[in-house]
Amino acid sequence: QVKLLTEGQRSQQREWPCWFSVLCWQLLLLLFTVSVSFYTFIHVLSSKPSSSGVYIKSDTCPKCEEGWELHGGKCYYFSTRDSSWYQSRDDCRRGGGDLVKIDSREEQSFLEVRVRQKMNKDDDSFWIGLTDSKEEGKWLWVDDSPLNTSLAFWSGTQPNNYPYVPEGEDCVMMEMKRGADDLKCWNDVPCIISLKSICEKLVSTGRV
Ligand SMILES: *[C@@H]1O[C@H](CO)[C@@H](O)[C@H](O)[C@H]1NC(C)=O
Ligand SMILES: [Ca+2]
Ligand SMILES: [Ca+2]
Repeated sequence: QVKLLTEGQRSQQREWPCWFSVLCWQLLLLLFTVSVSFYTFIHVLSSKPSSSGVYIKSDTCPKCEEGWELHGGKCYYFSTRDSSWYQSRDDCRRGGGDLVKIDSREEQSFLEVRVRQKMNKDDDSFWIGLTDSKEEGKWLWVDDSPLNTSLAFWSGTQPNNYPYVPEGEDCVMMEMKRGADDLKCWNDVPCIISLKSICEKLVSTGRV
């Protein structure tokens, strides 16, 4: 009887460490998996910038400041504050850019769609960086480059230099909430009227 009891106690003693060790192994395995995952994660993170040029390139992806929209390597700001052409230009420059210069049909297309989305009323309009204030009929962009006539998007009979004011109409805006025919939505108007505006600047590239 004594011997049987001892064997029973022994088997109980054997069961306990066995059950314990299974739990123990599971915990160890879990700990191991977690450490390996964590190490891999840290290793991938720390090796990213130095491992190859591909990563460096992705770190210097083009980006725009908050409020500016990235398109075709440029940043655009659609100001909904109404002001004169000159005041609008000053505001763009203060933000590190200038009123927009349109260099391609693709850019005109992008802007035409965006301003129409941003127009609340039919007569909402946006200044662009084109003017003939230096010499009547000689259209210059804000960087002093002449307007390429095959990249002009005058609406209807514009520019007409209509004499609302003695100096005529020397500054250009984009209009037509209803949609322009073949992207032609430019109109020359007096520079002193208050309109919304489109600023443009180069993207800033830098590490994230
Ligand atoms: C004007 O624009 C057209 C169309 O993009 C282009 O083919 C032409 O070279 C440009 N002319 C000048 C003087 O930049
Ligand atoms: Ca004019
Ligand atoms: Ca006009």
